[in-house]
Amino acid sequence: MADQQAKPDREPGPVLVVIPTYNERDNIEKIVTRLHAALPDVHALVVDDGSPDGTGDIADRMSAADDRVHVLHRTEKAGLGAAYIAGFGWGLERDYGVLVEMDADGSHAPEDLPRMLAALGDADLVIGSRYVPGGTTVNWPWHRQLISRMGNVYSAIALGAKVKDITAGFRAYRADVLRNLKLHNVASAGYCFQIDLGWRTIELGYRVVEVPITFTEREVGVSKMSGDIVREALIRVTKWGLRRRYTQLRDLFAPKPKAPANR
Ligand SMILES: Nc1nc2c(ncn2[C@@H]2O[C@H](COP(=O)(O)OP(=O)(O)OP(=O)(O)O)[C@@H](O)[C@H]2O)c(=O)[nH]1
Ligand SMILES: [Mg+2]
Repeated sequence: MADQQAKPDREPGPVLVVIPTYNERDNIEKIVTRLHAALPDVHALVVDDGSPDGTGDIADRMSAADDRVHVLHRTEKAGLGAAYIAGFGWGLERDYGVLVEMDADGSHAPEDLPRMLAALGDADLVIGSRYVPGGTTVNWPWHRQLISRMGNVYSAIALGAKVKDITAGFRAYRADVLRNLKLHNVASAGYCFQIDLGWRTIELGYRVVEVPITFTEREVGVSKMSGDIVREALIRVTKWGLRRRYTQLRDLFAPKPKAPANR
């Protein structure tokens, strides 16, 4: 495995917070205001999939009034993964050094972000984690907690990844990591996208650090979680896990190359 781990002294550079939105008109202004109160220098990119409720128009107004706010309009709802890949592409083209993933609905507290960015000084990917000591969820219904916990346990068994919250959607990536993840062949559309990118990052030998966060259930707006999203994650993680086991077995039984004879 290539050692691509972060050196503590690497200065990551300017930060872009990518915020995917679909029908978040009551949340978007509030979350960007909170973000800039916590971190005045970061830029925000709202990636809106043509929200019928006018979220995109609100984002445009915010962008016209504030140089730190940008908007990427997409024509149709194509899932969280596709929105992030478009947003990352936008940010990488413009040479941001850090790309952050954050929900618009207030579940991810921008006030936790300074701690996450500080941790990036010694890491390549920082995950805002609900399941390390100090991390917690507030007002999250039991069935959502169960899905989330089971997703993490199943991913740990199938992939062997030693990350407590690999499904988490509050993250900070160094730009170099995203450049190396082959984003063009990421097909995961829903929350599986988070597992997919986390797994790719680990496989490449990058350093992943989890920082405790408080995850709060959205107060307004509608969840986009669905059975299809859970099914997608289950099928893909199973496939990756089987491929991993196959590779392990193949390597175990493959004939070892003979040691060169001493002359
Ligand atoms: N652009 C875009 N954004 C999306 C899409 N699906 C979800 N989002 C956004 O992604 C973020 C997370 O989605 P949520 O609906 O809050 O999903 P969740 O957090 O798992 O569900 P809740 O527990 O109900 O909050 C929010 O900012 C959504 O608006 C999509 O297809 N396209
Ligand atoms: Mg949410």
